[in-house]
Amino acid sequence: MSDDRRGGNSPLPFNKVKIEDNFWGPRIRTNAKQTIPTQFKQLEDTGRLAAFKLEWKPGMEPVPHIFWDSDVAKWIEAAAYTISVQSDASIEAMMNKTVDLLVSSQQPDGYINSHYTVVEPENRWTNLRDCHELYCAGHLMEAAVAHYRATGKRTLLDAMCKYADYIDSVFGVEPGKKRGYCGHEEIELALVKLYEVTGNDRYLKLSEYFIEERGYLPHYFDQEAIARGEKADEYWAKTYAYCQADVPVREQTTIAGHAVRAMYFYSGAADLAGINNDSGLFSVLESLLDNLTTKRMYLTGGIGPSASNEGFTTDFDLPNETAYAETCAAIGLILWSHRMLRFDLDSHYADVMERALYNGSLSGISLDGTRYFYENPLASSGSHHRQKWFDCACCPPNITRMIASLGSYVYFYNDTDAIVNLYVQGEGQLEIGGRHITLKQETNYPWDGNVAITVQVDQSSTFALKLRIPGWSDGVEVSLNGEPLEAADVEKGYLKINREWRNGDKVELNFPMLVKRIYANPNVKQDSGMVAMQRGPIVYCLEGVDNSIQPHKILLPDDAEFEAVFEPDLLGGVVTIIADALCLDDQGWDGVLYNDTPPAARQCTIKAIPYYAWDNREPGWMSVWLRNG
Ligand code: FUB
Ligand code: ZN
Repeated sequence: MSDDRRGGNSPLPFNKVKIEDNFWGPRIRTNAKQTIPTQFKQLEDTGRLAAFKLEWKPGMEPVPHIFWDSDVAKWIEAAAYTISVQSDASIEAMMNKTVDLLVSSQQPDGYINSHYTVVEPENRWTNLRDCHELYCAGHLMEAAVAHYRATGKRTLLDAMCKYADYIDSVFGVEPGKKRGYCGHEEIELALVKLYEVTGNDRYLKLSEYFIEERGYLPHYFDQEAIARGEKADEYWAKTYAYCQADVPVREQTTIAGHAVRAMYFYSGAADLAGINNDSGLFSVLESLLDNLTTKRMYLTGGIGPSASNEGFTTDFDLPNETAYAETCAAIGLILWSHRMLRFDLDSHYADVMERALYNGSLSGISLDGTRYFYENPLASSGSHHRQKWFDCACCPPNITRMIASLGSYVYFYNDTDAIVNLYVQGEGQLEIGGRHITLKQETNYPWDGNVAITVQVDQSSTFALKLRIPGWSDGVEVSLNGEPLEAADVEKGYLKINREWRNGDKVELNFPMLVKRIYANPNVKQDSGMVAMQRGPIVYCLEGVDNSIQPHKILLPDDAEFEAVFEPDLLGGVVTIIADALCLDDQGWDGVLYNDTPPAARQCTIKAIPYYAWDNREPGWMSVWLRNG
């Protein structure tokens, strides 16, 4: 394996992180027991697994789709992450069967693709713009790395190295190679993983090539279209900004186009910036992320409002009911912000990551782990519901691999620091300066802001403990071994306690967790005059099942009092928010459509639940934003 050349912070691998809380623990168990097996069945039933047998012949149904391989690959990743933390013979058997099938489909030159190998072999690498070959290859590489790390078996890893070597022989700037790159980014970040696990620079260089080549003129997608006999200016998506290829990455200033593609691309670019210590590239990414989070992101961390391009539109255009906000896009934002945080330990990246994690991505899966949202709107009149699967099934295995790998987001470490990014009860086992250190977290986060961290060391060790102060908190009380800690340093939103730690030293944090009223920038016309509720990292919504008055008739007064109540039997145990509000009365409006006096408002009580948990009970309306009254 390669040395970590990022110089900065390394995520603690999730098999060194124990999650023992009542929030994520049940989700991770459900992921293993329900989600992974039911998704495996979907992969079987829909023909995605059988496609790797390469038995398809013209006229047969179903025809292996161009990106089916990616669904299988993400599922393998989820399975591998799951068994890394908790052995599970049944998942391992499903995973090994899948891996064997996949490897058996490899062509003598290294190529793997269940669509192109049998459906249109003559068209291999002829439409990188639309046809996802390198995207699928990237997901397969990620699966291979996860499988190798989980099992130590090189079967899939060797196959994917062979595939990557072949891809490297086809693409690049050297004479005779194609100067292409994928219309759907993904392979860039995957090659970095392959480089990290093998130490082979070739994969890093190939990733760098794909990242830097994108967007240069003459445009590869134009040339490729002409070679297919099409007109270069007849691109169905109209602009290469759709796939972040209108200009080279270093000239990009605005988050545009397809949201998932953008997130994966900038994740790969952030990896590259970190490894090469490339502050120029990093500052491009910083500005892009800033553009996203200050002008184009939903309160939930959902991104990409428009269904037509599955992506971005214009600044401050954030419609609620028609929000596309694909689950994969919120997951992509987690991937990207996590990489930015690694390079630059600034808690505002962790805030973005946490927002997308607890809200806009987690909403993508039902509490029972068997139904999914592809789109994550912030309002619904009652017709939007989770589905068991989709023809385009990118989101289900994506949220599954995210939940299975949660541990890797919690801690970072480097030669001198142990860093806590997320508060999750359990423990992390770190090596700092050759010393083995366990950090034990006790907390009921995200339901309250009290966190106790106990340091366990064999012998006294000097290191800095860096603890994130979440952006949502208005302050923090800190104590060390029961004594208030008045003069702790804070660097970029991380509290730093540098000392010689003794076994059993305990830091206690208290982030007061109040219900906050949240308002949107006045330029967001869809939220004008509206208010939302957030408590800690959790964004709330109202659902019809708890509230008899429809949301457009509810006004939340400025002085509304909120009561946060933990309800152990509701939605797996959640804090709900009860508030006094005003509800517009339709008494006296029977048969009257317009009147010169406004409707009367009466006192009413409303109940809000965490956004991620909506649509898990009786179907009905939902709204995050309410009228501010
Ligand atoms: O194109 C592959 C995946 O399908 C994308 O990431 C999603 O947005 C969906 O279009
Ligand atoms: Zn998706």
